[in-house]
Amino acid sequence: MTTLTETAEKIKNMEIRGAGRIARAAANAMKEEAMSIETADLEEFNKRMREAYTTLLNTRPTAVSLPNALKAVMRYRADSVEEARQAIIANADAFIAASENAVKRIGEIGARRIKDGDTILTHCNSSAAFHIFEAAFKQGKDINVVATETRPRQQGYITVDFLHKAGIPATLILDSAVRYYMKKVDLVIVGADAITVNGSLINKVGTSQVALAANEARVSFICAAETYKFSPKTLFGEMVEIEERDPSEVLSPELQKKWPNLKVSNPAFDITPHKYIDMIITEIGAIPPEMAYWVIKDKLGWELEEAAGGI
Ligand code: RUB
Repeated sequence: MTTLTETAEKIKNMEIRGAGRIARAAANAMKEEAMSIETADLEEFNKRMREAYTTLLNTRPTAVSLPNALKAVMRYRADSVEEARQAIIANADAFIAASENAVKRIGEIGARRIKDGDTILTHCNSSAAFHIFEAAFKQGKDINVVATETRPRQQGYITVDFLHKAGIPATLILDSAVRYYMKKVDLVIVGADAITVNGSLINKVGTSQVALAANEARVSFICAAETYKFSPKTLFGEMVEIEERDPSEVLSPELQKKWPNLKVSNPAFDITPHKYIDMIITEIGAIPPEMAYWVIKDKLGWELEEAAGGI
């Protein structure tokens, strides 16, 4: 059994990465924590769960799937430790199952947008986007997926590895080759770390440049996002925090020493305005970005933002 601190560390150092995987790993860590707490005192149990919640929440700031998953797990009311424990286990299992079903459904819906012979460009590594490629390929469509390398952490290698294992033809390109390559592309499909109330997309840095190049070339830009990637706090005017990662991911410590006055900036995500997004494919259907408000308010519910249950 992995301890909660180990899971938190793995999320921080990106051994566990990608918004969906982060959410499922956090839900599972909360479940294991609930199973391992030895006390008969409900207050003590709730306090320990709140601490676990905070530890996981503070790992990475951008993917809204993380707070949404944690809040879904912590939505319980209980009169005893056993009741609380069982509720947390049930909530975590339900979240993980719903999350796995969501990507499958996104695959089915998204595959309808892909035609035989299409070349699809993707950025970073998104399991939601990959489910679409896989579903289309399994339907017998002849597709080619163009994957960007995705500096500095090369998540594009993970994408081409997925594609290779699934037998899907793939082409790896440099991030800087996106505009040059766009003329050969029929469709762009990327994942999401967060969708704001106005339908803008927060995803791996470089996504907004891909969207601009797609817009210029009149190529459709599609985002694949489970509904728990929509950000309730943006309904209340809050901004999504863009994670700034360590400069050593961009420039080696030796070179940083060589140029001591150089500032290295390493934002991990960027914001793609909704006007560049043709459609968001969720498990409840393909929607225009303008419908983000409805997803947050009616599907996720206002209460997601409120302290619920044991929090
Ligand atoms: C990952 C990333 C992915 C989204 C969606 O960034 O930007 O596109 O998280 O992924 P990082 P998924 O590698 O920094 O975590 O569809 O798998 O949830």
